[in-house]
Amino acid sequence: MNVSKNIAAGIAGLSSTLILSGAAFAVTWDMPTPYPDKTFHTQNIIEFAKEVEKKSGGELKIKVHSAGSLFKHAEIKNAVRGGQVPIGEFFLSRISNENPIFGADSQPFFATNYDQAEKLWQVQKPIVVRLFDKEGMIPLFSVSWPPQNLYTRQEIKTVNDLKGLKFRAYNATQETLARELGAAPTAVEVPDIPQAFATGRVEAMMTSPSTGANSKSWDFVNYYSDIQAWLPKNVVVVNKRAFRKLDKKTQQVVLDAAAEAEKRGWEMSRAETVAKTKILEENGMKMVHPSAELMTGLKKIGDKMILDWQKDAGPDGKKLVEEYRKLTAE
Ligand code: PCA
Repeated sequence: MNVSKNIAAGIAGLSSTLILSGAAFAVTWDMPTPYPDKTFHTQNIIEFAKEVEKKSGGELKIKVHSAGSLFKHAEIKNAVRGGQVPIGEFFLSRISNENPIFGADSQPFFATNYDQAEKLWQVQKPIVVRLFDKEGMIPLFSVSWPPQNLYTRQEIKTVNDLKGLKFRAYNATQETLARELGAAPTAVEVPDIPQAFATGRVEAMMTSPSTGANSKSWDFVNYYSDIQAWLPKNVVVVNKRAFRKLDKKTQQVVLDAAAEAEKRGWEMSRAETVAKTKILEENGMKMVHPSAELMTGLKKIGDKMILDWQKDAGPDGKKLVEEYRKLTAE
């Protein structure tokens, strides 16, 4: 047998393997998210995925599985942590039971407008990065929801009017708030809101104009009190091992697209506040500017909750509050 022919055949075989493995480098990431497609967070993530695919020249595709269709909201964080999926989105303060720092943005009447929420994220982010790093994850970007307002059947004039109501709760902080108000908290995910009201599982909720409008809240409540209690965030995290498997160039594409998505998401959120408040009004919700009495009652509970939160959050919490106060005093 001719040796050189053999070598040539070997090389030909080798190069076809290379071509094949080159093609195999094109990766698809499944990405579970908790909220429906029309939610602005989901829209922003779809845009992020498109950008990653385009800028990576098709090397990395991100397939978005919205509305808890691949993993339920409660499972998304651990699915990313355990590497079942490389990337996912969830409501950051949903995991405040793991560390109170994750719940900083959901403390009643702590950061109550976009400027404050942005400053809070600035001081919260380094700690969140460190906490996720310990669990083998990197937070890629985080976007705020619009301010959280109150949806009820009857007009709420004082905190006493909330006593005894079945209150939807989306995290531990809302559960505490509901209990402090003498209401009964029940956990309900966004896609289940209309059903929960229809069947009487809940009678009141606090959420953004986005979620209120998207779930057609005028079908089951009448009053919208503009209390602007806090601005909670969603976060998109990536599994560190999955991220490191990407070549350096693709890693950079992901990071750049994430920075863009964070910027775009906050802008979308601000625009959403105006647009969705209008939709609520157009559909007959009675828009109520809260009474001073209601606000005083709510803030009194908020003050107590923030003190408790600071105690729970230890040195990180103390540092966060100090830095936040410094930033907001400027
Ligand atoms: N909508 C989501 C989270 C915060 C918000 O405005 C919800 O109601 O669950």
